[in-house]
Amino acid sequence: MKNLNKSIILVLAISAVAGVIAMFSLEGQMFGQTSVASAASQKTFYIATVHLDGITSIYPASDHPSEPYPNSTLPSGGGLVIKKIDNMGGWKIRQYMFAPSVIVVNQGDQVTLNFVDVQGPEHMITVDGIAPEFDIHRGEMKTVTFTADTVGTINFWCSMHEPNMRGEIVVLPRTN
Ligand SMILES: [Cu+2]
Repeated sequence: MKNLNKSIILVLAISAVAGVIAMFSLEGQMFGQTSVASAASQKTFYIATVHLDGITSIYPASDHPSEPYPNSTLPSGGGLVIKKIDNMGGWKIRQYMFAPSVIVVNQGDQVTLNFVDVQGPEHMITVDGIAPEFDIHRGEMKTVTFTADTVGTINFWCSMHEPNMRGEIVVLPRTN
């Protein structure tokens, strides 16, 4: 009999918790969607410095065809680099970039950008009109905070890896 009572109490307790959860999710559906999405809020992003490497060889391998060393000129500035053929016939192309490179916020948002140097020993980063050029070394994180006052785009870039290590913050109008 005691065990039966315990079981009944347990079932009642579970039902009560389930009911509370259901109430909260219903409230979220009724009030959460539009008001939360349009209100100014704190938005935090982590932006990594990364590079893509295309690695190949002038010689064929069992699982890959040979690829001749390219006969073209890439833009200067350090953001796109072709490494010379090594003594095994291998060569590679590297592209530096930010990940992510496009950030979307709403006007009025308090924005925190945490730049983290994951790849590349050093970068020199500017956030246009917000943060003058600062350097960052691998393993470091540097933080830029601002309020997104004006609708439009804010560019950021690395002067060591032009012309392609660039990104933009898109500030959309408030919808309320
Ligand atoms: Cu860079």
